[in-house]
Amino acid sequence: MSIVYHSSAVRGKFWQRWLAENAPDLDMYLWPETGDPTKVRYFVAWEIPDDLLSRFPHLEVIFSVGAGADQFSADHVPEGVSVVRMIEPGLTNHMAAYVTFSVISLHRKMPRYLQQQQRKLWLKHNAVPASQCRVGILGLGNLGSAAARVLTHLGYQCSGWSRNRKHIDDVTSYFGDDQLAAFLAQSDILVCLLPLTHLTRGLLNRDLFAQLPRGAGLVHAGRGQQLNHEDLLEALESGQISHAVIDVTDPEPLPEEHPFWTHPSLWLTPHIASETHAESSVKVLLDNIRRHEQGRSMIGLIDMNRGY
Ligand code: NDP
Ligand code: OXD
Repeated sequence: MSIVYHSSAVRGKFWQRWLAENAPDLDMYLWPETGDPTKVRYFVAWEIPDDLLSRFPHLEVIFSVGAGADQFSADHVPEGVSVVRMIEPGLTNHMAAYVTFSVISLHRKMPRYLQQQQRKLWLKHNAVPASQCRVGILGLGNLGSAAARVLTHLGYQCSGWSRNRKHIDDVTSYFGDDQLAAFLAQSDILVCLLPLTHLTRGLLNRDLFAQLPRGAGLVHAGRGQQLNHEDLLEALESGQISHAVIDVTDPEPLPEEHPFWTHPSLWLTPHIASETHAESSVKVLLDNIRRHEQGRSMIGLIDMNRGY
């Protein structure tokens, strides 16, 4: 039985050493090495080559090295092969921290204070308590719910929107398309942590921004293709959105002349909101392989029809 790993070399070497010690029955190869292709059961990658099955005829599972699996085109996933995404504490906590940092920055008017500093201006603005700041999280899954828990702990009024109703202490659950408008109307800071699917592509657009309270903040750490850039620029211009923190764009990176780079009301980070942590994720990978071997369901199994 073997695993082929096709992603960051540093993490790959760590995983290889760890697995050699903790699962000597599993051979892990770092791409382009594959060992005997007929022994390969598991492929771990961010992106997959389109001839996977002809290379590895006995492939059983494709593991995404990330939390998302939208980068795998369904056409390239061989019939009968499972796709599993990464759900691991290192990545989850890192995302909760990014969202918390961004929400606090917007709530506490940090963009404004940084601009004031450049002008040597010592000027205080009213600060509403966290309990009066309503944070709405689009996507209340693994990452969204982790962020919500930290924010409620800090006293923010949190709600989330998902397909199905959620039960999380102190977090108001809105669900389904019918409840989106009500959810948006009470989101002073909107956070997007949705997976990219045919239903969420382009969702962050003019219509959606218009339903937020005037002057709302936006934190986008889902996927670039969910955001309409022109519509965001227009909403920032009109003041409908006061400030945006954007971690994901389409394309990545943006071209040099793109207005997001220099916009005074936008912070841009280069898709670093979170990432898979080598130490914690290899344990999750091994646990999933053992589950698969024992015929138990794997954690993070993707429903390819649903798209996440
Ligand atoms: P999950 O699958 O755990 O959660 C997704 C959530 O979105 C679920 O609550 C789901 O609802 C909801 N959802 C999906 N489609 C819809 C829809 N059409 N309408 C309403 N709700 C919907 O994913 P994660 O929390 O683990 O990750 C979310 C995304 O974060 C990833 O897919 C990826 O795009 C992004 N990400 C970004 C990173 C970065 O560095 N910027 C790093 C890691 C991830 P329900 O629960 O009811 O099914
Ligand atoms: C992920 C990402 O999906 O880094 O893990 O975006």
